[in-house]
Amino acid sequence: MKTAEEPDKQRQRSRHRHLQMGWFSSVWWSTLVMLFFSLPEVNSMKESVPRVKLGYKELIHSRSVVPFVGSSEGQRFETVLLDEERSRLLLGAKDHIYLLDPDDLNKHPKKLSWPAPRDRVDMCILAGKNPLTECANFIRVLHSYNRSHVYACGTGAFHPTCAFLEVKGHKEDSWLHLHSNTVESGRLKCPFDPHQPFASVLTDQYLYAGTASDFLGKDSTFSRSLGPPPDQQYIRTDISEDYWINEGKFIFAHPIADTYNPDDDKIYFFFREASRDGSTTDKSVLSRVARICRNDVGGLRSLTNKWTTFLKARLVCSIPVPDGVDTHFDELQDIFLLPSRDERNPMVYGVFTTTSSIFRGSAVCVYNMEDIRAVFNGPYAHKEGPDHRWVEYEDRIPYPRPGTCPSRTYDPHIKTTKDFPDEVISFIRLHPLMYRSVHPMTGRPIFTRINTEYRLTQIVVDQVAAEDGQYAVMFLGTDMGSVLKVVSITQENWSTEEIILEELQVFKSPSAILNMEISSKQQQLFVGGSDGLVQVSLHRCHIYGQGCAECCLARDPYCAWDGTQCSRYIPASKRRARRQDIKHGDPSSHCWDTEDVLGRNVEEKVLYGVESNSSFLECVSKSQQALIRWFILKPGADQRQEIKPDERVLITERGLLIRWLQRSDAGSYFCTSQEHSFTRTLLHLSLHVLDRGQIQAHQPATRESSDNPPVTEPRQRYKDYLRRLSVPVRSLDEYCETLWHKEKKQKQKGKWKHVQELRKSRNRRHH
Ligand SMILES: *[C@@H]1O[C@H](CO)[C@@H](O)[C@H](O)[C@H]1NC(C)=O
Ligand SMILES: *[C@@H]1O[C@H](CO)[C@@H](O)[C@H](O)[C@H]1NC(C)=O
Ligand SMILES: CC(=O)N[C@H]1CO[C@H](CO)[C@@H](O)[C@@H]1O
Repeated sequence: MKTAEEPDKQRQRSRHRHLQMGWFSSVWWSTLVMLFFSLPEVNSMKESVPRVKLGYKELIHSRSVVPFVGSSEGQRFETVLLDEERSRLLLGAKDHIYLLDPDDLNKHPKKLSWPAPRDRVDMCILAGKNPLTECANFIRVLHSYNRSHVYACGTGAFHPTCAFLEVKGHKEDSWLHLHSNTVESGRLKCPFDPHQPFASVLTDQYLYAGTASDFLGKDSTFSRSLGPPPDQQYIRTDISEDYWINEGKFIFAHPIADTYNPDDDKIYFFFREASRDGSTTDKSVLSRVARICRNDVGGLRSLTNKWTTFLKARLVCSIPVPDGVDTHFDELQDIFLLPSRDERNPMVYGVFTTTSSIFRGSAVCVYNMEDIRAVFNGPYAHKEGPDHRWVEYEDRIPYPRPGTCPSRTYDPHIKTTKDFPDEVISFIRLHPLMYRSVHPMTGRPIFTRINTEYRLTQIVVDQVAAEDGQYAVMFLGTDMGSVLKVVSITQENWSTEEIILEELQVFKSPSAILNMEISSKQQQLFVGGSDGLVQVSLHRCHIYGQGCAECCLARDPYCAWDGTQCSRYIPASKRRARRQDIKHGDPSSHCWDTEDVLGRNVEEKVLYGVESNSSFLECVSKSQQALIRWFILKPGADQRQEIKPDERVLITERGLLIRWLQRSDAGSYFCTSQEHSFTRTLLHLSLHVLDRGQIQAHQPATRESSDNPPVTEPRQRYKDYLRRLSVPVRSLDEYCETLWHKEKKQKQKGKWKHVQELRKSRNRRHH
């Protein structure tokens, strides 16, 4: 036998060993992590923040996010069946199924109530489960069965139940009907526990589901049920945890054809499980890709009603470190299949998180079906030796190769899995694991988030055609109610760049996103969470700004400058002069207005400050990725100089704070924003510094000179002004605004002259 164990596992184990070495190694490890994550990213720090961040209120206000009115707290809007063809959306939540119009969620919503029976709820509560969050019928399965019927299952207060639903009528006149005579046990089809990860798919009238099959959640299994009568036999995975599935948490299942022979069609499924290697007692979580043949009907003498073609392999998502300890993202959270021209070869996108207690991390890895098949066609793993480690199996492999689907075309003697020789059946029983692991296409994650306050939980991907090529735009749901929109750009030299175009807070409360469905047709995302369902538009081009340069800098494949505004890019449209540059985001080669932008979109301000007091010069860029730099042109000087921060001058995210003004601070200030190699001026501000002595001399001796209001009032205003100045940073714009209004009023009265704050905004635009 060859090497002692899978190289991945070795690394994995050595990492765990390091983690157990206590404080010293923790420090060592976190330093290592810091090194690996921070060092290469120092230069691209700005790129790792979302370019645009939009809050819940903003999104609601602009109707970019529309919540479903039937949303309510803690109902878990987890199961979504989007049927674009029939233009309907079924939504499964706690005790209810909704029938909605995907064009407008709130137009004539229909609601079907399907609670768990009272005695089941009582028993669930008696068993110590939570009455609110567990002892109810949480809908987990909704699949189109045929043109008129939908198959649905709910957890039924820890007693899963399924039934056929009928959708009658069309649009406004449609309604849902539950056929009570079809209600049946949901064991093996639906989880008992509403919070347990679960995967199912219905195809050709068969339901494939991966779930725990008992109340305690001990036995996890992947099974097939339903099917056209009379062939309604359950087929499931073998119970042996050590070999087949151990504490499986199922994530995704989907039929994929492997060859042009339909007999070869398989169901691929993805899960994570506890891996107990050899004699060690510590368990680690590993992610798996597995498959079974669709025509598997179980074995004859052994493995009867069990899969005889089940194979699984490890799915690796890690950052390789040369000669070091790889950083592994072991916990699979979600899978999305991005269709390609060849339906046998969709791209497999996976979201993973770390199991580490030291740092929080999430990653997206992309796999190729060819690589997955190559691993299933490669060597099997074998448990051997006193410590029962997995090693490479090198002995004779029985015929037909275990895991191959039976087909008359291959061998007329093997028409079904019941014809498999005993040798094949006993082999698969002990060798369902492949020796090699599946690695991501690019050898590493295409996107990572380390030590962010959130973790990634969900993914959908949209293929978007832009002026300079096709882009895969990822929408990533987090456990904090937000969605990241990320585009991965491959340059001519094959280096890739990931840009977080937007971070959208689509739910009011920071709770986990449970499900996302994308409708490319409608350019909408349906996002389910514990407190509701929301509809989110895939793009908001107008927010990028009012100029070609800003639109171009956004690098959003959905958006282009159409000559008058930043709007949705449609490749088929004949409109000329659509300006867009996703690959480089370089406005100077795509926009005519770049030179003039300096004079045009620059805000101009005049600000008066008082010596020794503080002063705040506000300047905020729309893009969080822009690098803001400040320059000053002093009176009499012929060149502007960059302002370097020190203990007196602070450059904040919202502007420049001068802690105590000196007379020499007076001058022209320029706030510039740099993104890629493109620099523009956002603000030009003239700062005048007033002499404190002068101002005090103007103040009246007594405050109570009520007979002299014209002088008292300016003094009050001046105090107001100072008070506002002493609370700097936030909402300075607000006080400028109020001051400006007050000042205007004062001017009308002709009394207020001492301290002025002018604000001129010039936004003349030429197209
Ligand atoms: C759809 O399936 C249901 C449940 O088996 C059945 O009653 C119904 O007749 C079927 N409808 C069609 C159109 O096949
Ligand atoms: C690839 O090109 C980009 C710019 O287009 C550059 O930043 C990067 O360093 C290049 N990478 C390699 C490996 O040459
Ligand atoms: C922020 C700050 O320093 N404000 C001061 C400005 O000057 C007045 C008058 O001397 C002080 O009272 C403020 O505290």
